[in-house]
Amino acid sequence: MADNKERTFIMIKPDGVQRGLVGKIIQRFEEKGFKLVAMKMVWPTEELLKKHYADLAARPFFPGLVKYMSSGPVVPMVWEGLDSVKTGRKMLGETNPKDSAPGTIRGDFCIQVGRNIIHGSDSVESAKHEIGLWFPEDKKEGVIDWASWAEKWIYE
Ligand code: IDP
Ligand code: MG
Repeated sequence: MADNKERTFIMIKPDGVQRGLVGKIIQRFEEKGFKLVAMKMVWPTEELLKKHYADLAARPFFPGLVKYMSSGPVVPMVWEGLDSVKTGRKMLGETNPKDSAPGTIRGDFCIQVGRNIIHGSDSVESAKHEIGLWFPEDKKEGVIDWASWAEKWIYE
C-alpha cells in the first residue's frame, strides 16, 4: 500500500539560513507537493548535533562538522508525502555539491562538501529517529496532522 504519510526530516543548515535560502528551499518542497508538518528555527547545541551525527563520530571531519552546524541558527522541518525520504534525497543532490546535478538544491546553491546548506534523512528509520531528536515535544504540538484541519476547510 502506498504510504502517503511517509515523513522525512529536512534541515536547513546555518549557511543556508545565513545566505537567505530558507524561502527558496521551502518553496521547492511545497511546489513538489509535500506537506509541511513541522518547522522551527533554533540555534542547536553541540550536544544535540553530536546525537544527530552520532554515526559519523569517528570520521576525521566530525569536529569541524559539529562546529559548522553549531555556528548559527538552523531550520529543522518535517515534510510528509509518498516516498518523501527518497525523493527528498534526490531533491537535495549528492553529499558533495560538486557531484550534485544542476536542478538539485546542493547542485544549484552551494560548492563545498563542508558547507552544503541542507540535511535530509537517508532512510525512513533515520527520519523517525531524527524527528524524535529535533521535535521531542509531544506530537500534538510539534508535528501537525493535516487531516485534522487543512483538508477540512481548503478542500471542502
Ligand atoms: P548527507 O548529509 O548527504 O547525508 P553524510 O555522509 O551523512 O552526508 O554526512 C553528513 C554531513 O557531514 C554532510 O552533509 C556534510 O555536511 C558533512 N561531510 C560529509 N563528508 C564530509 C567531508 O568529507 N568533509 C567535510 N564534511 C563532510
Ligand atoms: Mg547523512
